[in-house]
Amino acid sequence: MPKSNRGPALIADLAAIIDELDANGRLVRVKSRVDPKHDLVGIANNFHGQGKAVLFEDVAGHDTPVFMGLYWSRELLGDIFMRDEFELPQYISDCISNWQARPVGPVVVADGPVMEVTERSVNLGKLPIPTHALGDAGPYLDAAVVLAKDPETGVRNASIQRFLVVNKNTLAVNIDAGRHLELYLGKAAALGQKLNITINIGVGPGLHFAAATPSEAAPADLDELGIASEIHGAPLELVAGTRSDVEMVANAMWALECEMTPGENLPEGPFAEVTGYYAKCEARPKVRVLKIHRRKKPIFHSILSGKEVFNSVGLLGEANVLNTLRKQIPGVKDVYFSHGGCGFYHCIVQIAQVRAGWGKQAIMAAFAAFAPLKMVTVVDDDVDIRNAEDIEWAMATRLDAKAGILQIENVFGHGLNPSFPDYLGSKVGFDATRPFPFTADYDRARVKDMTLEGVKIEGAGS
Ligand SMILES: Cc1cc2nc3c(=O)[nH]c(=O)nc-3n(C[C@H](O)[C@H](O)[C@H](O)COP(=O)(O)O)c2cc1C
Ligand SMILES: [Mn+2]
Repeated sequence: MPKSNRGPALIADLAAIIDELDANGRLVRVKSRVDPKHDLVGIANNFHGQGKAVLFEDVAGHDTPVFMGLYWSRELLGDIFMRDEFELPQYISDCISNWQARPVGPVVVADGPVMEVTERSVNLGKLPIPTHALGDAGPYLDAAVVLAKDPETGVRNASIQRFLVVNKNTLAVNIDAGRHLELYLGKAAALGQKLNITINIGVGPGLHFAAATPSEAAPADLDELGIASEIHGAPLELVAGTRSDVEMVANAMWALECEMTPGENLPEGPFAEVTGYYAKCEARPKVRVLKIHRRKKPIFHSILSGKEVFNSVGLLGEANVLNTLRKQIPGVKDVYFSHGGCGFYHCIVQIAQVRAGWGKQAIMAAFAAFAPLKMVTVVDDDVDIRNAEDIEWAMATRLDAKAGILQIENVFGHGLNPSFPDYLGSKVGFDATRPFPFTADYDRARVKDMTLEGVKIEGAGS
């Protein structure tokens, strides 16, 4: 993709991104009429992980298109950010550090595209919300950014949660333990108040990443919307709420103004989660939609469970672990959350050892920097951390199975991981680095680097 002069307007605006992808041959347009129940995701799944996103132009029963695939390829994401895909965690990590040092908050502007139309009545059935997996409870919002305000301090929060559509004006939301939205709901309950939120559908990756920044990097007393400002290079624009003091994202495709009454729950789930398993149906918070605003010509944005989430939660997790390890562990070169580890359960750390024992320190620091991690594997800098075979080679030849495995029992992890029932389970770290100081026994055999330029060959290729 040619490196055009892309500024905040592009990264902050999903419509501009879709146009850019199209102009650069990275958009597949599905022209046939497609049923949003199961069929749409089934078709999208054919393109899962490839370097093109998909626009469904004719969604049965709707006159608005559905867009998927923005996050399922790091190559595509790298293009959007005009960076090599391997530089993305470092880039995001730098943005978060800059924001921590010099936060640029969002601004509230008088008007924005999301206010072009205000629906006269609330009817979620008018949105082309797909039903994803065969066992899902119904249509889900799975890529919308939730804004809320701390009922005590007024600090704004941004996060992404999945919402089941229950009826035309009701949703049920899954809020994992420890999320700031859970904290706010608890505070509202203690004050005997309702909690207002806005659900912003169809936003750019700057805001998506800001909302997905883990609490280890964006604690509850900070407004993480500043991370979007940092990524955009300009303050994120909000518009004032009409039903509460919670703002909406000015250039979202849709914004839903909603309220939650603490203690009011509805059955939510099953939903095919990032883990590759269904999240179980349980009573979870009910959300009443009070008002729907939208662009005149909105495009609905959804993401596919799997690589799309690995590359959003995972990328942000990687950025934070990299940031922490760089400060704490001498010699850390790179970090990767493997896709086999669901993008956030297995962290591979690459280290240029400077002293014995830092491999195990890296394991402990990585666990502390990102609570959902279940496994950490540390390898030397001659191992390709994005290549599962290479990592296995390091484990098979360098791991000391007696001294190099660290086990921690009964520790908080990710509730969606079935090996962490009720968020509790065991974690494991593998120090697959060479013994330090190095000896020739562990020197990797190498052949000379040669290109085929000027070499006469026959019979190569297919
Ligand atoms: C696509 C996507 C879907 C997510 N779904 C949920 C969800 O359903 N429930 C949840 O609690 N967190 C979910 N998350 C993770 C949170 O959005 C993320 O951890 C965020 O940092 C939480 O914000 P907080 O630290 O302000 O609580 C999701 C993240 C992404 C990127
Ligand atoms: Mn937060």
